[in-house]
Amino acid sequence: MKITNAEVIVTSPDRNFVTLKLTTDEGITGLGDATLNGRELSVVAYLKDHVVPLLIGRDADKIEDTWQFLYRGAYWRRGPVTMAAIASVDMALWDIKGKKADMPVYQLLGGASRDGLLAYGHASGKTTEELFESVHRHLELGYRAIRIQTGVPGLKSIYGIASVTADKPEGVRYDHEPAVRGDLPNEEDWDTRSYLRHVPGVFEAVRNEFGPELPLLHDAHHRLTPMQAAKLGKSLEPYDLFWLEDCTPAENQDALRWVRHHTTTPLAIGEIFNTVWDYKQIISEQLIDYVRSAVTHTGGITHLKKVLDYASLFQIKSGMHGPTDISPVGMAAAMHLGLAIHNFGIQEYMMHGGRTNQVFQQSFTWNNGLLHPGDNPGLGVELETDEAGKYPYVRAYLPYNRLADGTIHDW
Ligand code: GCO
Ligand code: MG
Repeated sequence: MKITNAEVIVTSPDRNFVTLKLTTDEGITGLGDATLNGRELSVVAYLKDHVVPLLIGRDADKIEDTWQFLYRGAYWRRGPVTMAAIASVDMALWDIKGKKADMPVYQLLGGASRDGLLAYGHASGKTTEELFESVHRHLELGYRAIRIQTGVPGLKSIYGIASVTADKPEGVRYDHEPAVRGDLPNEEDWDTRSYLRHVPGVFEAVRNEFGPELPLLHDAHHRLTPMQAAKLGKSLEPYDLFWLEDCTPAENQDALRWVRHHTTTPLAIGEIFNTVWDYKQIISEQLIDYVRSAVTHTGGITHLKKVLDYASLFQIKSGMHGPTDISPVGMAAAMHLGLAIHNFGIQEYMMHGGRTNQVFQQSFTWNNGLLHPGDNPGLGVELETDEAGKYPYVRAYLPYNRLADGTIHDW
């Protein structure tokens, strides 16, 4: 079975998505997600200019061989653009293989290891009252695990949250979305000391209101030094977090040793990682508890499965990245992989907006706080080309941070 056509589709229903669509000489099509938030068009160019010409005429059955060919054959390895491009080819080939075998992809990966995937959503609020309302709303939507982000006294915006125009379920906020599409990046402000003083009280209040059972998560979004992260982890111990995410800028792996030695709060890292090499030290030294990578940014199902299999040797579980900047295709790939592996931990799941769900027809289900990819052959997602065509690309950036004295800080 040969690949006869490869098309890169950019659509912006609620936000920008980049999708690769492969077609074979047997008439089977496969989809892959190549969305890299805020830098989408660089992946489009990488795919169109350098990958698509290599795919035409290739054997669509050879997933591992194609992965190695694109990774090693480029000579220049790793990085988010390269790995998102490879990921999209990989997902599309798994989709095709599933359709050819008439099986959902999770069956090809070994079959289901569980009934469904525990998923968490994002509650947030500028005040405790607003935050409680948001938690209640998420509980009503069926979530059984919730991430807690909050406003910090003295800062203008709720940390990590920007208002958007997306057509979304009432009460659900999309964080880290471009506030103004088509404009320049928003500037936000940050003060670590104020944040560190404020957050433990927020978790105390949430625990008092919602009890000890509800799994609670928190994302520090790369903003702390190792000592600040250690202090935060320690101060949150009484509130029994499911995880503390990206407590330090993740590229400095040694930093995690300091954090680890000072706190038993579980740590999750990796949404900006792209290969197993980014994880080598923190997995082998058991410095984290959860692998945060998205299938979309880590070379696809083929490569992320290797990362997670390696992690399983160290009792480290999956916590795949699933914000709305992962398209429904990337989310489906995460669900199939998560259902099949033994060391599944939790899946991030922020509901996509109504327009996005029109463009991408999906087979997944959401019941009692559990996701399931459905049993359609392949990944279970089809792209409605006419709908996609209604929403041309809109330039959009993630925000950035400055401290009170004007210094740029990690966002
Ligand atoms: C998370 C994240 C994201 C990122 C976003 C950047 O879901 O944990 O930190 O929301 O900020 O994916 O594009
Ligand atoms: Mg995060």
